[in-house]
Amino acid sequence: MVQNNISELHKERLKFKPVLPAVLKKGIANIKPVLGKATKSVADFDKIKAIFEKTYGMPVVSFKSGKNVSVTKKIVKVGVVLSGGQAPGGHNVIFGLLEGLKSANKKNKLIGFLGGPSGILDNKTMEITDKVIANYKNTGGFDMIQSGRTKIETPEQFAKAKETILKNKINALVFIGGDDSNTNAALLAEYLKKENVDVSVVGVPKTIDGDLKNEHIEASFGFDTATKIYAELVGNIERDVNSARKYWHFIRLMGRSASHITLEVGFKVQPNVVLIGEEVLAKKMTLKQIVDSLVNLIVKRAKLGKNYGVVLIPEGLIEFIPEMKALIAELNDILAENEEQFSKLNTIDEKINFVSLKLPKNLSELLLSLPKNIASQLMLDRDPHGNVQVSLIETEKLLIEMVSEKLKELKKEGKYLGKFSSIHHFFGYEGRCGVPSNFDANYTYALGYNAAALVLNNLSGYLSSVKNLVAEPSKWICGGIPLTMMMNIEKRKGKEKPVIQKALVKLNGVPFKEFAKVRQDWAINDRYMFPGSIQFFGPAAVTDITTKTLQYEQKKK
Ligand code: FBP
Repeated sequence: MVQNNISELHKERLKFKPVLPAVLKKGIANIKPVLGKATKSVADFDKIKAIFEKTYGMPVVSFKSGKNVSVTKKIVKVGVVLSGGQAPGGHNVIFGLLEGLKSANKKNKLIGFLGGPSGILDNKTMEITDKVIANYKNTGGFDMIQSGRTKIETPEQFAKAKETILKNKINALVFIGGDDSNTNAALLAEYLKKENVDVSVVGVPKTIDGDLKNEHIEASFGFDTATKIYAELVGNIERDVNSARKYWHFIRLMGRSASHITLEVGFKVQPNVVLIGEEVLAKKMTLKQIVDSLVNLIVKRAKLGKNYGVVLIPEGLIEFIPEMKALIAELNDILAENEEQFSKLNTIDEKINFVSLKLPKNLSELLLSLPKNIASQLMLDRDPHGNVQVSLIETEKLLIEMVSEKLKELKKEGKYLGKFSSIHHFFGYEGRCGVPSNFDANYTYALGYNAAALVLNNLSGYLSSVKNLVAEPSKWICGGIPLTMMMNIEKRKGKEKPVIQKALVKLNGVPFKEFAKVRQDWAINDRYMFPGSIQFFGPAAVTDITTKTLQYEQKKK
């Protein structure tokens, strides 16, 4: 059945056939997991080992040719859940997973938990059949089964999850998620092993933020498409800037912590300024120093008659500014410790007053010096994983406000003769549910199919790994890595917790170094690029292009 509310592009995308890596194409009965060496967590070994008694230290796995008929003999029922923020390609993971399961045994079943991990706790399910998948192949969004951010953490929640699994006679569970969601997956895998419940739990690396990666996970899915969408939007703004030459555009881009999205979009559009949070932290830059550096450039460009420009700001910048980082950390603790009292306060002033009395003097002064809207945004509810919701903090407006103030002062002193007209933007939600690029459509299908191979081989506590991504899809290498390998201990909601460590932009990595070589030129000489929209059909040079980040990172090897 074809729905009547689908676009012409959607109809064409339904026909796209993702390319399977050659190793998976052999069929799940013709590949075997080859075990590598034992692994260690990225940090805090003893603490992580103590928490993950059963799943710590497992080996990296890669799939190689070899008869494995046992996987075709048993009939399995697998559950799948989409968790956390949307990322283009989620539906194709499920598509690949279903096809992988069916290729081993036609009677295998796939059920989706609805609305994210809460679907597991509330036992809300739907069966995912070929008929269901038919309308979602190669489409964006997570609307087939929806997503959510519920964290499974209390003993009662784990018991509930076990109950649902047993009630539905589920043999394996696939978590499609980012760092926090895959932390959930790792904890559940460990819990089920401790409870002697023979159910594999496997993760799939999802997040547009691009911060779930290491040598085995070269990219998280969705990063390719989302950065292409943002680059189209920013490129269009740059054309406008280049045509009218009268505005400074301050554009904040999504990416909760890491600045990978901003750096990648920077490569694609070559704006005048690309702020990188990780650099701000390394150089211990204050908010004032960031503002001063922007002001210096604005004054310099004004002298050249250029009263316009484009500035890219990573969403997570605010948390990288050391003074703001300290303030946010203190606020996290204060809000966690005084949840009830704080929830009873009604006005912004009451809230600011309440926390400022509990903050150390320097941080209290900092909070009071911020515009009220920003101070109140810093105190908004944390997400269920204890993260500050940076998507709601309007850093671009804060910077514009502070830059304008400084320029007014300079104007009075006769040191600035230009005109500063600014426009602010935030591009985040625009990119998360876009139609997946060919790369993401292929990658997600392979990740899902590979997840089927992992669960059918009874591997639990693993993350689906498909690598060698700069090569054509048929040459991609498939396997799995233990989730505990990516873990460390971090403070969340005032308590130490095991979590997957975020992969931040490395200042000694090739992508950042390449950017550092060209940024002065971009600042002054207007090297704007206009990449246009994602191309799904046409020459491979435009349809199959991978991200600069991936190209540069793979070049170093
Ligand atoms: P994930 O880490 O779950 O993939 O989500 C990433 C993200 O898109 C961030 O870039 C953004 O800060 C956040 O989600 C927004 O969250 P929400 O969808 O809850 O507003």
